[in-house]
Amino acid sequence: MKIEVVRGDITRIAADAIVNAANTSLLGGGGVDGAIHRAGGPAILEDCRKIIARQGGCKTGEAVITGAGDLPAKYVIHTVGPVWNGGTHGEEEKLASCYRNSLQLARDHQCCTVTFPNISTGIYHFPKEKAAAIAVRAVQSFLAGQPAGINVIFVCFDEENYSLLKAELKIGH
Ligand code: AR6
Repeated sequence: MKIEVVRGDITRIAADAIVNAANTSLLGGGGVDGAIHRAGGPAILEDCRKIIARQGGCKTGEAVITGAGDLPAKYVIHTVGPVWNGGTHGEEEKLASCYRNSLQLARDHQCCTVTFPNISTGIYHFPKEKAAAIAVRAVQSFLAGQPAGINVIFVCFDEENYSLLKAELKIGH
């Protein structure tokens, strides 16, 4: 088990599963969601539509899995982060659930390498420092309970998240 942090575009980094910061509709959007659907092509949306037909979307804090189309991955795991709304609406617990539920799906599909964006820290305005602490704690505690190793890579698009994640993981600058 290993946790790494890199700076870059998550659509460019090979993994067994790439996690997407989606919304409850699963129909795509801006930010990393837009980048993943653009780079992966229409097959991802087709798979999302099948899930929508089956269960009507995805609730905040939960996750679903699809194929990865043209991306360098086997799967995309779509999870829905909480919109930051002052912190009194269960946002922290919901964000931790995103990481946990995504890793559960990855494990159930025998994924060894999983990449995560900084869920909720863009359009959903979750404070980045809090989000970094929650992400690291949730991933560490999930991995600690797993006999089979999963490697997690946090792929940070912006410098601030990159520095915060490195600090949380106590990686030298
Ligand atoms: N690779 C890695 N990280 C990225 C990339 C990329 N290509 N592009 C952006 N980020 P956001 P949210 C980072 O807004 O806050 C969508 O419209 C970005 O810098 O993508 O969870 C969905 O459909 C930020 O740190 O997701 C939802 O409606 C992080 O990804 C809504 O946005 C998350 O930013 C979800 O909002």
